[in-house]
Amino acid sequence: MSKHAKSPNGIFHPLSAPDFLPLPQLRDLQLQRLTAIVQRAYDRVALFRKRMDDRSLTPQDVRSLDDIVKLPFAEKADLRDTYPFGLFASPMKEIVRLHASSGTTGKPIVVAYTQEDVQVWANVMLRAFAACGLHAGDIIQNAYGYGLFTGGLGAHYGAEALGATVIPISGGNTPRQLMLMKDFGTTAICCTPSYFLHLIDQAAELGVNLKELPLRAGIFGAEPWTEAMRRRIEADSGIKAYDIYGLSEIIGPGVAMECECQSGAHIFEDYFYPEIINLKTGKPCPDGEEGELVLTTLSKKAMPMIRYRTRDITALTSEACECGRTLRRIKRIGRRADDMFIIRGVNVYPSQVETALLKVEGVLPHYQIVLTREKDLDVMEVQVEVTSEFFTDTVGALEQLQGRLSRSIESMVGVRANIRLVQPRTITRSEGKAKRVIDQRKI
Ligand code: DLL
Repeated sequence: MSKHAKSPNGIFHPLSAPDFLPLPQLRDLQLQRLTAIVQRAYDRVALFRKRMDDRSLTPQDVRSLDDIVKLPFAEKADLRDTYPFGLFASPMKEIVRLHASSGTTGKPIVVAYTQEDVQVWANVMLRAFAACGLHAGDIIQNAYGYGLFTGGLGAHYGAEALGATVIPISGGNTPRQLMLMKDFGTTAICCTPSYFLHLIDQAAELGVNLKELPLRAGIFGAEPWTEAMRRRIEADSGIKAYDIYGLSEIIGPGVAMECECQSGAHIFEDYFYPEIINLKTGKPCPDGEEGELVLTTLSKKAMPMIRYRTRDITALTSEACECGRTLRRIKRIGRRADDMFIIRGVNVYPSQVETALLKVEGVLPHYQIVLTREKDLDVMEVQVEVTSEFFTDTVGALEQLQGRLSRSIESMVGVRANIRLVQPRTITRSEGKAKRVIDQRKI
């Protein structure tokens, strides 16, 4: 184990040991688990078996990790088409938990866990917390939503398994969040990055100085955020902001987590096998190249997912990390294949707009993109909050700022945007995932 394996406070959690497995051992474990899960899915999930049969494949055709590319992909539509329980590989009496995430077409997508799956989930979440230096004695305020969303209960079980003290406050009621944070001496908070920005604002309004509190870490995920956003959060609150990634279909939060080096999220590869594929061809991308993340659950009993296309765009790196973990890392997921919008023929991702905005001084990290169509022409309006000092400034200064923002966006994405500067706290805040794009075009 590397000398870096311990967090600076000298604590190493024994259950984090799989993070540091020598690679040959990790690959052996993955292969052993992969062959078992393919067999399970083939035996128990009709859709998977049919797709294998159609390709004249049997589970015995998977003899090495590289053989995974022979297997068919799964995607979100499969969950929708088999709603609610069609992909379950365990009988109902073995399923101890259901979660659901809102689909775009009314019906949610449903995911299931056996007792063992819940334990695996708690284990990866424990390792996620340990990776960013948390341990027993920490007080973790869990402001991810409890309920059908996986964020709340996922983080909760992991924090308890770690031996930390959990405050299961769920999302919302910001003044109360701040009161408990102060009174209970919260040392770490779990929520979406956009909600934490809202907490920062409210703290300022209520005269709470976050920098004077014991709070030292934020475990932020469930939505895309940028490095520029991380810098803002860290500067404004004095905490370290860590990126956590996950999705309901695979387990929930805890698929990947940044360590204290903050240079990409380590995938808990002993449970989730990652691939990056070219979006168009579906062929594997080499290390370091961007593409769509595809994940296979290596141990999931209730609902195994084989080669699930996440639509999340990232790159995988197997470069060694300072922390000593042997787990490969993914680059920050700035975008989803289906987040992209096309404006006057140009592909744009909200994260590009975010990066362009936050380069400019005087801008607050709250924005929304509104798309409309005027006389058959697409119009992109970017509404962004600016500091109140700017509003007391001259009209000329505001116009100059608009110009700077417009140029910054144009050079980043290649299209002009109308900029609407708005007062602080004008843009609707979200307790969970932020809604960045409002598309009012009638197509
Ligand atoms: O958002 C699980 C989660 C909860 C992750 C709490 C992290 C923290 P879903 O609601 O199924 O599950 O949404 C999954 O959210 O495919 C990504 O597009 C996006 N996402 C999640 N984490 C990140 C992240 C939860 N760190 C979808 N960066 C995923 C960027 C993220 N996008």
